[in-house]
Amino acid sequence: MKLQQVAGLCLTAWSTLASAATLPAELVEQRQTADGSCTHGPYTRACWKNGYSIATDFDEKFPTTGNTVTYDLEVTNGTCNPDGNGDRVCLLFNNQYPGPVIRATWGDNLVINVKNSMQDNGTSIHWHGVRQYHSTQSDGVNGLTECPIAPGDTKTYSFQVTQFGTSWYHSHFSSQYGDGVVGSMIFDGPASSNYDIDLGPYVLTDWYYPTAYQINSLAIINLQSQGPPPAADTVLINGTNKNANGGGQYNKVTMKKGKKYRLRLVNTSVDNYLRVSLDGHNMTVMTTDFIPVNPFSVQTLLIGIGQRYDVVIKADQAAGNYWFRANVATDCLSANNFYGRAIWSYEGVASADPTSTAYDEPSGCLEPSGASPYWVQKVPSGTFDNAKGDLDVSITQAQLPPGGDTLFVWALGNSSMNVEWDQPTLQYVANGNTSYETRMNVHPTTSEGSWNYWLVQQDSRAPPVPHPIHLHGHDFFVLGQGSGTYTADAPLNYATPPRRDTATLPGGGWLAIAFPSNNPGAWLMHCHIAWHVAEGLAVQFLESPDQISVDEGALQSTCDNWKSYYETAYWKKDDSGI
Ligand SMILES: *[C@@H]1O[C@H](CO)[C@@H](O)[C@H](O)[C@H]1NC(C)=O
Ligand SMILES: *[C@@H]1O[C@H](CO)[C@@H](O)[C@H](O)[C@H]1NC(C)=O
Ligand SMILES: *[C@@H]1O[C@H](CO)[C@@H](O)[C@H](O)[C@H]1NC(C)=O
Ligand SMILES: *[C@@H]1O[C@H](CO)[C@@H](O)[C@H](O)[C@H]1NC(C)=O
Ligand SMILES: *[C@@H]1O[C@H](CO)[C@@H](O)[C@H](O)[C@H]1NC(C)=O
Ligand SMILES: *[C@@H]1O[C@H](CO)[C@@H](O)[C@H](O)[C@H]1NC(C)=O
Ligand SMILES: *[C@@H]1O[C@H](CO)[C@@H](O)[C@H](O)[C@H]1NC(C)=O
Ligand SMILES: [Cu+2]
Repeated sequence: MKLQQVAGLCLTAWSTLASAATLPAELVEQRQTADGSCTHGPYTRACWKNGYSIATDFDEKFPTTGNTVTYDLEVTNGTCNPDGNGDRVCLLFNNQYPGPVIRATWGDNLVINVKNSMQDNGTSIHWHGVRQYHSTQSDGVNGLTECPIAPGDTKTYSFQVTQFGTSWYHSHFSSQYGDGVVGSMIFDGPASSNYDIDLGPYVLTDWYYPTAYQINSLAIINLQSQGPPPAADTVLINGTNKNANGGGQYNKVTMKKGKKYRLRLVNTSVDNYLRVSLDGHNMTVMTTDFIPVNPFSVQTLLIGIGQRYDVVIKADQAAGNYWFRANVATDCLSANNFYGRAIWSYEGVASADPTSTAYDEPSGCLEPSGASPYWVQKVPSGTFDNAKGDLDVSITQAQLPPGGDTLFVWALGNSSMNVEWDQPTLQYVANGNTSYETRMNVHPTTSEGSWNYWLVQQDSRAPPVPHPIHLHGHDFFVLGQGSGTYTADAPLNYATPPRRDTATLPGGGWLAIAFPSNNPGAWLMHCHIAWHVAEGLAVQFLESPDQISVDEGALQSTCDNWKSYYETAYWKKDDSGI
């Protein structure tokens, strides 16, 4: 069984601490008094309306518009040929790649009807980065929040848009999203930088000519001999590129001199970190994931899987054609056979292959250091500081530090996640059954209003590959990242920690994060490398199960249809299921 082969190879130790400290009231106060009554516009992007603005921390407060925006998505089994290399089997939303852009406004309700029209796979659709405030059942993780949607069945996902910015949605059924089951989302709201024109999402991804199911099997075979997964064949920019033989099409963008453009970079890769740049032009970063930051200027930007950056590009160079580049980041041990390119041209210039010069690519595999959070929020330091000297990340049993808080340490290789699709965690919650199986990797959180601290340590026996760690249902604060084994004297940032929903665990190193319990649900935390999560690199937090309300009728109906399909299904589950 694949998961057993993984144990011992992908060993990662996770420690967690729990604390009862809450957000200081004066900090909440400070953010709320900054809310303006000004009106949103090209020169006042920080404003919104009715007392909401860029200063509003959407975990504390969000508008309710009363509007409902509805989308119908059908997952189909078709073909695609995004770079002219030839048709391959693709699993698609509404027969297009990437899927349709879902757009709603801060405070709206989104209702999305997903129909599974594939003949041979289940599916479940996750809305990446969406908080799912009191709507865990719409989080779309089969085995946790639902059974997979059977062929022919439809499930309705419904949630309020409590955040604003850019994200994406994708299948969470094994490695299915690598075959095309992805799309982007825009939630309109305020922004920390002004711009004239919104260019919309720019979906960047690694791309393979064989299907994701084939690559996933190869990745698992290679892992047994400690070898890397197969290299990607190319990089697609907004769903297109030319191939190595010159066929296919570049994505093209036209700029008008003097205008400022907002570009929403979304990394939907399955395995590769990408470094992007527009020759000759700086990018002003204003949002990381859904979180506004104080604008800062970069020439190149490294984007991990699942991460997003909203940037503003000013058309301030000589009129001409410029390459937009998306290269795999070799410092992140990412590899591919070809690179991503698009052509950005000034209005009035005939489009032609540019002769522009690339920026030098910096080394390293960490998020940009210039990001300082727009909402400064302190994380209480006491619990972690008091216990960190005693944290032993090299062992696998639960430990109880002095002081009564809980501290768990275990090696993931001992308890890789392996979901049972037809026994989702929410079914346990509905039944009041607390006999979770080890393979579910269930971890309770602290009570509402208190904090959770996690130290994720990569075991020295595992290959030193960076892992983009993604949490559902919450953003987390990044207290620190480092190489090698965590030691108690490593500096942690409690005063101005960056806040995101996806952050890099450096290869062979550690990542320390904190998040407050403020949203009851069953929340997955996992590595966003599709092959790694398929190999079980995941845990789930079960937050305040007594406060989760489950719509048992809806849960049951999806599960009944799934069970009757699966009895006679040709393909069976052969990985972690997520
Ligand atoms: C897609 O179609 C191909 C051939 O038509 C079939 O072999 C494959 O199982 C299908 N995949 C899914 C997920 O339905
Ligand atoms: C999903 O369909 C693909 C073929 O398109 C197949 O290779 C894979 O095994 C299927 N997985 C499951 C669990 O149905
Ligand atoms: C990328 O494609 C989407 C449609 O799929 C479009 O809305 C968006 O504007 C495109 N982005 C750019 C920068 O061209
Ligand atoms: C996307 O993320 C992957 C893995 O985290 C990374 O290798 C790749 O460079 C990222 N792509 C971009 C455009 O940054
Ligand atoms: C462009 O960004 C670099 C840092 O990446 C900075 O040194 C330079 O001043 C910026 N240029 C402009 C015009 O903002
Ligand atoms: C966990 O891993 C350790 C070291 O690899 C091993 O000694 C122990 O038996 C494992 N425990 C379980 C429950 O598999
Ligand atoms: C709890 O769930 C486990 C695993 O599905 C099952 O074996 C057990 O019978 C359940 N217990 C109750 C009381 O429902
Ligand atoms: Cu990983």
